[in-house]
Amino acid sequence: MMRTRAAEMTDAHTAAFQLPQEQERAQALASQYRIVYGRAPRFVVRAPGRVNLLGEHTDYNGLPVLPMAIDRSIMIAVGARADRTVQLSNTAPQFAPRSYELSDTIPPYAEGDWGNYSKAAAQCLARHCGLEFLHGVDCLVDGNIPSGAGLSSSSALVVASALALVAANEHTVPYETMAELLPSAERYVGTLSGGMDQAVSLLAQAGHALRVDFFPLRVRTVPLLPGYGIIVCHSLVRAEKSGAAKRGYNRRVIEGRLACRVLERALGSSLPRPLRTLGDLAVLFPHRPLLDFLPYLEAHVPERPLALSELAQIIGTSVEGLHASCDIQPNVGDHFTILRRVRHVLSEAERVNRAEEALRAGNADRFGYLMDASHVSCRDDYEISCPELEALIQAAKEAGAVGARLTGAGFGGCTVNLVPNDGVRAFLTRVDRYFYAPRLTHSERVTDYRFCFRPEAGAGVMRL
Ligand code: NG1
Repeated sequence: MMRTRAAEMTDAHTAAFQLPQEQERAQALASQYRIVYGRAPRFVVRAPGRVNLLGEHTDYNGLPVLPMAIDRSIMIAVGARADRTVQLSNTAPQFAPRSYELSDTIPPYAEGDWGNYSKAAAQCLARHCGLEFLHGVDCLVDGNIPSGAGLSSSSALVVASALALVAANEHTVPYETMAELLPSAERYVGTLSGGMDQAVSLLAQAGHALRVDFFPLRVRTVPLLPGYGIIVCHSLVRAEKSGAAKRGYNRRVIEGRLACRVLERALGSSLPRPLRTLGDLAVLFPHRPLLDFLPYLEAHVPERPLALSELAQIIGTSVEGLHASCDIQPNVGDHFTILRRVRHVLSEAERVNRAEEALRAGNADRFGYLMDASHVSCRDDYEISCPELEALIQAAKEAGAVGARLTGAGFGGCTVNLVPNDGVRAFLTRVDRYFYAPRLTHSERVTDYRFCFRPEAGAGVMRL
């Protein structure tokens, strides 16, 4: 089904709270809010995490993704204040209370501080709505999405923070507008984020995956395979967006931009205008398969990583020129891999198209094959896997997964597996025995590390 109308943020938008456990959580959060702030909250908002079924690292390259929302979420109970102060408390004691003033230039906390995700949303909305239209808020935050798992806990916190601020101020911002705005908010925390996480957290529909296209944002629901479960397994390697994983992620964003410069050079006058993203190839040449463009790159760049000076020479510009045209961040390294990254991105986009067809046709074997191929491409060409993810994928295949791949940014985090419903129990038993049992301590519960997810509804606001 095409979703053509922007969903308005109204208190009727409560599909997000249909799950009984989420309703109970919301009520408990509202009670706790009264204890923390001495008054009742006006709203509870909820923004889910997501698992990406296919289309990894395509979003910031302007190419499609195929995620689904999960039943893990960030909830915020919120009430308006008369001044411009934002107060944050968290039900998890490791996240200490925070307080800051709304502004269109909010100074960040130290890198990695949880309050920065709220500030990211607040600064973005102050710029969008106008500071004069925003009051401060008192928030109590509760999250149950494992962090550093590639399940989008950080974006869910940004989305929930934005919804809380908008709801408490009684504003109406269409969800699709939010989905367009909030990826840029994540730049506040230093990630050159694509738009997948915010789009699916805001726009997902229960029972469906969501195909998302970018620039401009478009979404359409895609049915999942009856008779098959989606099982997500944590590799036990946390890939926190504040550390090395962030640098690895940002470097790949820059590699996509550099690839555009090489392609402009390689395609010459057959290109009607410069490329904003690799996805522009699909816009400018709608009838050509994306992989047709690889030979142009192959003729200009080798497989190995290249120094900026080498790239500048190939492109016919200066290192300074590349810094300016690709907005190269500090700390992303001084060598860049172009050909292999583009091979992944273009082939992954084709896989998303094929995967959508396979889902619509109910063809599980084809979908599983595409998941496996995506993983190989993520591992070999995008180089975002790690030994623990590899061990987990191997265990999953041996345990009967029809398809298994890393999901999210990579560098650790989770795998996503397609498993026939009647094989789920055997799958879990084998993965527990061969992957988790040797790695978990006695006090750790395996159920905290692997999950059977159903596709759930996107974000919502509940007026109390
Ligand atoms: P996770 O796995 O949640 O860090 C990141 C990006 C997505 C997308 C995927 C890779 C952020 C907030 N999210 O997701 O936009 O690029 O990696 O497909 O940066």
